[in-house]
Amino acid sequence: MSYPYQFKSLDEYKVAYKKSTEDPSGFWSQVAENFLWRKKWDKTLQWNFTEPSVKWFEGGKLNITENCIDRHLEELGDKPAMIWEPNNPEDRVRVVTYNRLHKRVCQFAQVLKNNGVKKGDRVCIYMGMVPELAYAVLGCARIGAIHSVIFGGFSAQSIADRLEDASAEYIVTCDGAYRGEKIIPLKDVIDDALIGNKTVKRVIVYTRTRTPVSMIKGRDVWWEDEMEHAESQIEKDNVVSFPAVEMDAEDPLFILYTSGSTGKPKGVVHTIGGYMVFTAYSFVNVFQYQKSQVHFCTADIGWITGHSYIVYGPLAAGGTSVMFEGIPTWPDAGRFWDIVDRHKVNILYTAPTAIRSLMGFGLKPLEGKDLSSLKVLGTVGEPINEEAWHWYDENIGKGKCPIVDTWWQTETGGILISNMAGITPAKPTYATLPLPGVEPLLVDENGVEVKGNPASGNLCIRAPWPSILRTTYGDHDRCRQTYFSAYPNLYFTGDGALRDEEGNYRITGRVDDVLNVSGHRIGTAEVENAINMHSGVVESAVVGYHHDVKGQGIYAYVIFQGTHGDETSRRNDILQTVSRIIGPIAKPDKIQFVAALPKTRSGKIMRRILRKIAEGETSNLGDTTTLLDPTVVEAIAGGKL
Ligand code: 6R9
Repeated sequence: MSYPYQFKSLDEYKVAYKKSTEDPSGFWSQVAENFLWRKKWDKTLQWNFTEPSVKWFEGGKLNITENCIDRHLEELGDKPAMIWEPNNPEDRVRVVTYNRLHKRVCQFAQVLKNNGVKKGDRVCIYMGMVPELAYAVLGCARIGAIHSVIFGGFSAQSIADRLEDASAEYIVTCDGAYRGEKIIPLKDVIDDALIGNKTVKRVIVYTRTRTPVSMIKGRDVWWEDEMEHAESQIEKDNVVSFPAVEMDAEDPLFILYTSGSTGKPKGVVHTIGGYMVFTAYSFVNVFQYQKSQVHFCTADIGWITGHSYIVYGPLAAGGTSVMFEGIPTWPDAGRFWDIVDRHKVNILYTAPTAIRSLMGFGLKPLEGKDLSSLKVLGTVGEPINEEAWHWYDENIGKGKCPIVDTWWQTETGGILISNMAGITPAKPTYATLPLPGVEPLLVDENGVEVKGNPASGNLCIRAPWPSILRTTYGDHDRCRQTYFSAYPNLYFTGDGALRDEEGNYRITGRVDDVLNVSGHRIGTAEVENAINMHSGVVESAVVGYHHDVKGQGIYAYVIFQGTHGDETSRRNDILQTVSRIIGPIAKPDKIQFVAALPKTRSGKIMRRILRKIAEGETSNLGDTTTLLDPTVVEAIAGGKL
C-alpha cells in the first residue's frame, strides 16, 4: 500500500516539484493533512532568513507520539513497529508491536511524570541501542519534554558540556552498552560527567549489561522499578492510557548537538510539526516505502539519521523499523547480511564508510546469506566513491535494487537531495535531485548565484522546508551567524557541490573546517582544543586527509614542549587526552610533531598548506609568500618525507 503523499512516477515527481516551488504553502498543507492534528494550523508558513525566523503550521496542535503510535493501533496494533536485533546474534530478538510500543511509551511517560519532568524540560538520553532508548525518546515526546540524545561514544567531558548547555535536569541511561566484544560502562561515564554538575536532579538507569554501577541516593533510580510502579498507573481493566500532552507545532521536539567550525558543539533545535511531516514525507518518497516492508537503518539513534529514519520517519508512516544493537563486524563481517536474511529486510540504509569497510572482507561473509528480500539500498553521511557504489550495487543489491544517495544534515532534519528509489534516476556518486519542497542553489565565494549547468559552488538552500533547524539552543545569534549570514537570505549548508548538465547535484564535501570521519562530523577546532589540553602541548593544527575506509582521517600537527616521555608515549598521551575530552571517535589517525606551524603575518594558521602536506602533495604547495616564515613549511614537509 502506498501513501497519498508518495510520488509514484517521474511525472508525478516533476508535477509535485513544480507545485512545491509555485505554492509552497499549498503543497505542504496538502502533505500535512495526512497527519493527526488535534487542531489544524492557522498559517502554513511564515519565514525570513534574516533573523532567522521560520514557523511551519503555526497554531496547529498535536502530539507526535499520537502520530507515530496511537493512530496506527487500530490497523497495526499487532504488527511490528520495531524489530530489535541484539548485539549477540545468539540472544533473543525482540519484536515490538505497535500495541507494545504504545504501552511502553505511555509507561515511560508516566515514569517521567512521576519523577517531576514537565513540558519543555530537557531530558538527556545516553543509552545503547536498546528498544528502551526508543521508549525514552518517545516518552519525552509524549509529555512534551525536549530530548537530547547523546551518542554512546562521547566522553564524560562532552556530556558535561552538553548537559550544561541544555541545562538538563534529567538523564536516562543504561548500566552499560554492548558493542561487539566490548562493554561500554555508560553509567560510570555519566557519573563522571555529573561531577560538578548543578542542574541534574534525576538519573534513570536501565539494566542492560549488569555492569556494576554506583547508584546515588536521592538522584539515581532504576528504570525497572520505575516502570513497574508506572504500570499500575497507566493500565486499568486492560486498557492502557497516558494522555499525550497537547503541543504547538512549533514547540521544540529535541536538541541534537553537532560539530561546527568553532570549538563548541551546537545544540540544533527541531520543532514538532515540521519535523514530523518532513521525516515521514521524505521516508516514504526517497525509499518508496510500502506498508509492511521492513526498513533497516544501521545508524545509531545518537545521530540525526537514527532520529529521523529509525524512529520518527518510519513510525510516523506506520512502518517497521529494525534497530541493531551491535556492530557490522561482530561476530563476523557478515552481520548486516545475516540481519537482512533473518528479518527479510526490504530497505537497507547505511553509510559509505561501512560499505568500504565491509568490502575489505571480500565476498566470503556473503556466502549462504539470502539477500533476495532487498528492494532498495541507501547511503548517507558522506560522499560515496564509485568503487563502493558499484560493490554495493552488484554484491548487495544484485543489480536490481535502486541505490538512493541521500544528502542531508543534522540541521536539515531530513533528506533534502536524493534520487527516489526507482522513480528518479540514480547516478553513481551523485545525490542527484532535490525533493519537492527543496530549492538548492550554488553560489560562488562572493555570494553570487552560479546559474546554468554544469556548475560548481557552495551549496545553499533558497527557502525553508518544514524540518529546517529553528535555532541553536540558548544562542539564536549563533544559528544566524553559522547558517544565515555567509549569504544573505540563504541557508548555507557548509558543503561544496557540483551540478551536472541535467541538474544533478554531487556533494564534494565540507568547505569549512569540519571533518567527516566515518560519516561523523568533527570540527577541527574541537580536536585542536582537546589536544591543547595536554600539558605538554604548546599549539596544534588539525586537518583532514583522504582515508580509504573512513573517507577522511584526522591529521594533527603538534608543537610539544617538555621533556616527559619519548615520542611514542607522547603520542599515546595525546590520543588518550582526545579520547577523554571528546571521545574515541575524534582520535587523530596521525600525529606529526613539529617545531612551528605555518602562519600568515596576521597569525592565521595556513591550513591549506597543512592539508597538502597531509595528503603527501609536498611538491606543489602553492603560494607560500604570505607566510611569516616560509622555512617552517620546508621543515614540516621535510619531516614527512
Ligand atoms: C545526515 C548526516 C552532515 C554532513 C553534510 C555533508 C555530509 C551527508 C551526504 C554527505 C555527500 C551524502 N553528507 N550525506 N555528503 N553525500 N549523501 O550525515 O548529518 O552528521 O549532520 O552530517 O555530512 O558534508 O554537511 P550530519
